[in-house]
Amino acid sequence: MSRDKFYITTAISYPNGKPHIGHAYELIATDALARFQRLDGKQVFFLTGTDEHGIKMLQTAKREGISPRELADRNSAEFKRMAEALNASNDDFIRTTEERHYASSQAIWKAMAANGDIYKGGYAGWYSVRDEAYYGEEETEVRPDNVRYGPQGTPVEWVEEESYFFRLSAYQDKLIALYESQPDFIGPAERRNEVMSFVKSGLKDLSISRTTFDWGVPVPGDEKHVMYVWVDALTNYITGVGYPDENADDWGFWPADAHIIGKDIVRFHAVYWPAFLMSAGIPLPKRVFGHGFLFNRGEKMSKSVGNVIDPFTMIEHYGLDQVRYFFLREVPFGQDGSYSHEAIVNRTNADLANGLGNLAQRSLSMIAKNCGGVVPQRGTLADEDKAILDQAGAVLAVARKTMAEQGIHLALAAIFGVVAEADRYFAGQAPWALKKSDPARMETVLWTTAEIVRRVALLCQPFIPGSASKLLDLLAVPADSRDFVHVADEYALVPGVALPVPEGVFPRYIDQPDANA
Ligand code: ME8
Repeated sequence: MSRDKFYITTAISYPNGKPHIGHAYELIATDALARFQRLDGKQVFFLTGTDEHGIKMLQTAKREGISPRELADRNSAEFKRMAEALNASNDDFIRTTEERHYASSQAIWKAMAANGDIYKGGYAGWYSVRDEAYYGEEETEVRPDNVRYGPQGTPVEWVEEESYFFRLSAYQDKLIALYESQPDFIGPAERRNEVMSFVKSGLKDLSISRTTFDWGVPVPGDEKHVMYVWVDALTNYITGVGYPDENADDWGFWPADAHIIGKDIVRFHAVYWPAFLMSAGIPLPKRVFGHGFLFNRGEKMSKSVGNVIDPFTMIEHYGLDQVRYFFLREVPFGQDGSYSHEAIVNRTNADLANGLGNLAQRSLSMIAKNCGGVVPQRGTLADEDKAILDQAGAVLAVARKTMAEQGIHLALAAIFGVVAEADRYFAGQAPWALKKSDPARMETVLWTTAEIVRRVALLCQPFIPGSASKLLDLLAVPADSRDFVHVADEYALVPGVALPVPEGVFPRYIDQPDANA
């Protein structure tokens, strides 16, 4: 039987600098969503990559005295390295300078042109290189420094040149009908409201080519023009699954189930992209989700501002799964979040080291010492045992529902709610006291606790894959018994199965005393 397909993407990042923690955040979150569906039995395609054209790339390369291609090669490699360092499970990594992507971008352009939606004209208006975006004058303002800024707070410049236009104005009603008939098309709700009011305020045709530089995909039939970077950038999502070859193996993944992007680029994904696709006669993605921005103790970071936190350093310092867990649990997905050393240490020590780690370590070391290093006897389950086991089983349904709506933090809150409950259970049952008085009951309590750890570890795999896998190894759970179907009682730990020597999975972070103090 063929499995349901699930296609999820991140934005593709501009490799005009090294990856920063905002990029890492988006990749970690999308990875958790992708892994979740894979473990839940879907056939998943997860795409990420780099967006290598545009004036921003060209200007940075010029400043550094290298070609835009060299700049793209150098930094795209860093983004790939980051994906590996984050243990991202992406199925492909697309670069928009690849041959396949030129073919795809030119094909969608031709399809839009064939539909009568592209015409030649002259553009005169405001452009932000930092956002690679055109803005209406009413969206800009001149600040006291005498510089004109766009709605995202980046400087805009006046552009006047011959340009091809996309008939975006013809799609206003169709877009509004889309948002109304598919209320889930844009999430979260604030983003949907912003897009609705932008579209309702009136759409102008969009300038989609440039002639003053040649770093881009050539416009088919008029090579003096290169495509506006966002036309080719958005097209990556279909290139990645084989467009324009509708017989490609992966084309069955289209339409995408979710584009995960930051809130600053929702307009491109929820307005321009569906309009391009409608024009080209290609089905629309099911959902566009705009996550929030990360701030370092509340301060905005970006490559251009220079306040960049290196994800590699962060992983090295706190540990990969600690970083993954922190961002996914601490920041309500869809809202802005801030991070600091204290917040990372407090959250990961409390939930991972003292929570799940401690529960696993205490129960497994008691089993090693008192039960001959094998899974203890299950015995007859008391009501308390059944209650906590049921809770651990029921959390899968909660996680399914919340993850389907990108409520990553809610899924984790539910899973770690079970850990807290299991902690109380373990303390209340006090198996160490049962050792002499009722060894059979001690075994049942230890079995129940280990089984809870098994269920929780299975559910933790999308979020903290490395550590969850170590926990499952400590419980001797075979590699082919780790999908979500195995959360069920029929796959529970089998008494008598030999367990490896237990070891800690989540080291406690201890602040090093200041060497200069
Ligand atoms: O926008 N916190 O590329 P990009 C959270 N190439 N997310 C952040 C962030 C932060 N501080 N800073 C950036 C682009 N992001 C385009 C996308 S898609 C067809 C083309 C997010 O490198 C940002 O919102 O500026 C975006 O989703 C992604 O990182 C890449 O940003």
